[in-house]
Amino acid sequence: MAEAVETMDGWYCLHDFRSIDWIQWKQATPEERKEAIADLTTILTEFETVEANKDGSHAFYQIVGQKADIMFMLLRPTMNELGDFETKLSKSKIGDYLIPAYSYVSVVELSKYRPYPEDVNPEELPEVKERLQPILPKWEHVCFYPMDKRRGDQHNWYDTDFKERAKLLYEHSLTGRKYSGKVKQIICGSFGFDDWEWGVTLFAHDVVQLKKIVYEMRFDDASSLFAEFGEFLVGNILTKDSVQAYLEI
Ligand code: 76R
Repeated sequence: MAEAVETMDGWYCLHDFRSIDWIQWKQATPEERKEAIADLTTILTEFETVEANKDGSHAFYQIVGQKADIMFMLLRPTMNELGDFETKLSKSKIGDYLIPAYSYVSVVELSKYRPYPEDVNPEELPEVKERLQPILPKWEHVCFYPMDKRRGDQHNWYDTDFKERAKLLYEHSLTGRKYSGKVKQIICGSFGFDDWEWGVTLFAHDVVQLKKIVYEMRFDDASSLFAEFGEFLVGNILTKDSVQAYLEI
């Protein structure tokens, strides 16, 4: 039996993808649309307050392609707060025009493949805390996809020796580091929470860097031998100030 790795788990994470019901939206009165936009603006302002108090973080993007129109990504200390957000959105006026498209529930995760000295509790280290409770970058582009590690007859991650997995992930991290400053990754574990094992969120200033990192990583043994991927969603940032122009008819 291969040894499991211990994980450090941080803020809970909801990726909430919605399609806009454009027909209903266009049929609404200017007053109804104004109220709905005001509700959305209030929600985004509340996000900012939570983030300023370091009680969570958020990202808000327009999704390109027909899988969804917008994505809310929310990080919160408890799963309950994620549920509360969904309910609040459904009850809000903007909620009347938002059709659920896809969602993903997970928790920010770091694995302990690298040993820490025995007298150190890594979860207390500021640099680890910062990564478990990250303030999400407000970069121009986002990419989200869920993934599994393979459990095949030939290549089975969960039957691979701990040291070998640590080596494969170290090599993987070297590819990742080449994108320092260009791509920021948030890895969330979703064992027991959702249909895949991890949710990967990547942020980039230049959208083509998302393609480049995902392509280059396909050649890392950690991915080429062991990774299975779900659907990819990609998008462009929406700010509180751009919401009006985005929704205006
Ligand atoms: O946590 C660390 O920074 C240490 C090194 C590291 C680990 C342990 C690391 C670095 N990753 C780790 C674990 Mn990663 N990562 C992905 C994807 O598309 C693909 O092929 C895979 C999706 C990307 C793009 C990415 C980026 N990583 C993991 C794990 C958990 C495995 C487990 O625990 O069993 C997954 C699923 C995963 C997937 N990774 C990095 C990056 C980048 C950019 C880095 C470098 C970070 C830096 O040094 O700044």
